[in-house]
Amino acid sequence: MTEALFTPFAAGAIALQNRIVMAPLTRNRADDETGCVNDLHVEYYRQRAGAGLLITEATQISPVGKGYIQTPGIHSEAQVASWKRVTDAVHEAGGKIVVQLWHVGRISHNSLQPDGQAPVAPSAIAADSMTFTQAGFEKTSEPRALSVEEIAATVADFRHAAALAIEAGFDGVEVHGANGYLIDQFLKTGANQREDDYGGSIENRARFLFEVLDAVTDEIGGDRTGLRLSPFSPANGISDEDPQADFEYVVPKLNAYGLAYLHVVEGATGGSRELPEGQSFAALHALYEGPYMANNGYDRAMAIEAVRDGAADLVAFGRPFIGNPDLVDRLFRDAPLNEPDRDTFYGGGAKGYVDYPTLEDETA
Ligand code: 8OZ
Repeated sequence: MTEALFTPFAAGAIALQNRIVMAPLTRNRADDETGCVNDLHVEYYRQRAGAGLLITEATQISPVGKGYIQTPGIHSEAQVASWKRVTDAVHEAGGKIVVQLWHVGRISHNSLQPDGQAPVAPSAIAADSMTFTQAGFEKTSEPRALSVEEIAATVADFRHAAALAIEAGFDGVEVHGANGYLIDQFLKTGANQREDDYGGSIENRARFLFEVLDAVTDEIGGDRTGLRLSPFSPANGISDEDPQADFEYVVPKLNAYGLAYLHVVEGATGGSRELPEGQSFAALHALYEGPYMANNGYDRAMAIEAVRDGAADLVAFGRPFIGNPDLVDRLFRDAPLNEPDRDTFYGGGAKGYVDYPTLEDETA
């Protein structure tokens, strides 16, 4: 019997050949000046097109949305043209690909911002976090609070990026609402101390997320829009007084959008799946009616079981996809996996990026 993990699935309007998703992975190999991707990205994503869905590395929607060196953008025509080569290659190889739309908010550094300005955030509260700059690994800078007019302009930047994503040939987008970046900063009390319509109650703190979703889904359709959340993750120095209550408000409201999927980082991003008493991602999943994508530390057995039991419709794998371009084939055959090399996760060239062998290469 073929396990459900290996069977097709319709994520909204996106028809997937299996339930295995390549998680968004920041790899810092884009051109730092232009934010364009290059031949290496074409090859990297093409090699991994056996996934049911590829989610690109986080991709900034505007120059101020950038927070690390050598991350790609999706706000200029040159970037669109560079991504078009990636989407063409993935489609030619039979895969599907969405671009992750990203605004880092306060997880940035003045040296990465236009004219060396301070990064922007809901409130002028620095994150206890680090980022990669030209000078190396540096503490994130103190941000300034966005005005209400700037919030509206940022929503418009998300809409513009979604339109450009379709122009670039993507099958859809994933809105990055996780890991302590701008949307998560609005959602959570540790980064949002606004006293206007965007701060205070969870209704207000979630306003920015829903304005972004309204704009993006109006532009390209809910059925081509995914959303990533990390309700309980402390990633990038984020914190919240009551994440269970906050996300019990947010998640049911997502049902109205008919999203392609909801992607949940279950626990601490890239870390523990354990949660304190009173916090539960299963309880949040129970409130959600659309396709649910699980992520965080899944292995083959966990993924098979999750899809078989209905705990997830889709399972995203991160690090295993770095070292195994043919991960779906390897999981299907229960073959051994290559260990990814941490030293080449962030930055560099072809080494540790497009040179991992497939099973076929190993037996050739
Ligand atoms: C690792 C390094 C830099 C950025 C995320 C976009 O955590 C990221 C990221 C991960 O979502």
